[in-house]
Amino acid sequence: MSNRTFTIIKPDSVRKGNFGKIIDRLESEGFRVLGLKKVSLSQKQAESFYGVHRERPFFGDLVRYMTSGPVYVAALQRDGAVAHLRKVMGATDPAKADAGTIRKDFGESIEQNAIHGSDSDENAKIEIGFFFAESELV
Ligand code: FUP
Repeated sequence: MSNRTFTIIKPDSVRKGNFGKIIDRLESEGFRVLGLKKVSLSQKQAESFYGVHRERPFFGDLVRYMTSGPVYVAALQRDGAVAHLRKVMGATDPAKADAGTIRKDFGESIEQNAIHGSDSDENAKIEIGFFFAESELV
């Protein structure tokens, strides 16, 4: 099991000024930030990042939303990183997320759901590699 995962602090969180609060939550959950960048995703980057959802009805809206403003992308480290982030992030739909999860506390809707978290070690590696060179992870 890898000890790394990847997150995106999504446009709704950045717009509402919740970046610091979410990083604080992640640090208090034992995550260390290995790499962090503020970026505006291009249409191509968003389409490629969410490529597995290309055929889904929400894909166009999702890409529009993810390119609607800047995001923070981060590589995180902790024991059991992928599973722990999924746990503290909460269900995709904030309305269905458990109390005390990041999506419950900061998400707006199933689309504007505050953060992304990798769903497997394999995807964490791919997603970190999408934005960071190994030499940028410290
Ligand atoms: P998650 O792993 O919890 O982020 O959820 P998914 O991989 O299933 O979905 C990826 C993103 O697609 C979600 F974060 C938000 C978006 N989405 C929608 O906009 N509508 C849906 O019905 C499902 C997902």
